[in-house]
Amino acid sequence: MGKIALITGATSGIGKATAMTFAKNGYDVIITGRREKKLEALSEELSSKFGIDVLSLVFDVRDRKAVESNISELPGKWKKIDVLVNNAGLALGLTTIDKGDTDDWETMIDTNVKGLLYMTKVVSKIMIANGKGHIINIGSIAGKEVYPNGNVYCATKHAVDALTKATRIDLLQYGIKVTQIAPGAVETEFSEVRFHGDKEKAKEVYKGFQPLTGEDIAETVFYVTTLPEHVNINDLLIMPVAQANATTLVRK
Ligand code: NDP
Ligand code: 8X3
Repeated sequence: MGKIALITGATSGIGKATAMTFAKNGYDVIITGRREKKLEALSEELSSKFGIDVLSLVFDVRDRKAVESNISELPGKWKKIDVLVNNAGLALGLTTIDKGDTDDWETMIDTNVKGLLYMTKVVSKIMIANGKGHIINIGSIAGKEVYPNGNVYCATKHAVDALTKATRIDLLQYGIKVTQIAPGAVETEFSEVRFHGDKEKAKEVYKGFQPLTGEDIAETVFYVTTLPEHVNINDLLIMPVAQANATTLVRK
């Protein structure tokens, strides 16, 4: 097929599953993240299992210069990016504003908002030159509602919601599709990262109900790329059956 998908944050969770799904469906993939060994292992797995080409790029999405140089210097065919999945992101902490850690706030804002912007700017230029493309932003239920102690993380995901709409308007004239996939609870490394490595606390988040998996989201991300050329999913909110909204969840 020869199509190319670029997935940020492919070393774990939703991003890793998304890279798997695109590779399984014949896409060549560009995978990114900060953890080089994990990227290398995934790269080997994808190319040996699915016989596709993989390009691994190790950089921090918060580093504007690194984003620009890695993407604008893409070799040969890799510039023909069909799909960008802006997935890299994180939550850090779960406390009231007065007790919030300002370093954590800055990391979330720099990663979830500014990192996504840096990626979007450089890749959209390439897509405009190619005359086509599809940008898929991983938002969240936290970008639709605010929940107790979620403050800054929720604000960053509300920003993703707004930027998805804005990007769609700006790129409409070039025929570039822009989609947001906004999941509820997905069991990944997300909560472990949020609780600064506390695995026990992270496990509690998913106790007593069946959360979504990275694969559930990956299938949905892939699905939106399979629609006819004239059809776009603007926004898709996807939840575990046990979760109605950001604050209503039934545990057994
Ligand atoms: P994981 O922690 O499992 O994965 C996060 C990924 O983001 C990792 O690959 C990590 O790679 C990458 N990442 C984080 N910071 C950076 C950075 N500065 N530069 C480059 N890559 C970075 O969590 P999820 O898979 O759950 O999260 C993926 C996305 O889904 C996030 O945007 C999150 O907000 C969103 N989301 C998650 C939900 C959930 O319940 N899990 C629900 C709704 C949305 P590395 O550490 O190697 O850099
Ligand atoms: C991740 C889901 O509800 O923890 O975006 O914010 S939630």
